[in-house]
Amino acid sequence: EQVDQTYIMVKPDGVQRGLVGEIISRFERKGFKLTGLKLFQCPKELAEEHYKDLKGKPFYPTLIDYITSGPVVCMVWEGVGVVASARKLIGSTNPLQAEPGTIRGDLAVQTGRNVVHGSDSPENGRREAALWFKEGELCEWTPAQAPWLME
Ligand code: DAT
Ligand code: MG
Repeated sequence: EQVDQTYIMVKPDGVQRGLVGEIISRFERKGFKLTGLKLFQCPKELAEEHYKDLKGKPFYPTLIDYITSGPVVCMVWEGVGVVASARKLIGSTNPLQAEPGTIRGDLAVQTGRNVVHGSDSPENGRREAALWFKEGELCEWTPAQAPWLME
């Protein structure tokens, strides 16, 4: 089976609210493999590249201001089916519609402060991982628990 990559980011509200550990924990407990992690102040140009598909939307300028308003925590997680599964763990874009048990369902109330980003396809997972991390910043490793997660 194909091992995919997803780019997960704790947005500035998640960092300011002290939710970094809580959010990392949910992916870690699920059993995905962490291959990249850093606290990072995102420059405007990178935010614009990351959200280029949303350019022209009425909320785009405030979205760029929000993402660049303070440090974010950038992560890459790997695994079979990681992209779609991470989206399920994160929940709907609007936290009021996100199911309880999801990150946004449990921890947020507004679309403009929805605490976390997750890639929406395996292609975008690879694209965003390469956009946010330089070569050499990602670690290839084998977790000791690997044989206890997958037969
Ligand atoms: P998601 O983050 O669930 O993949 P998206 O890719 O459609 O959602 O949009 C990216 C971000 O843009 C989203 O997390 C919050 C913001 N956003 C989207 N739709 C919005 C809206 N209608 N009003 C305000 N912000 C919005
Ligand atoms: Mg999206």
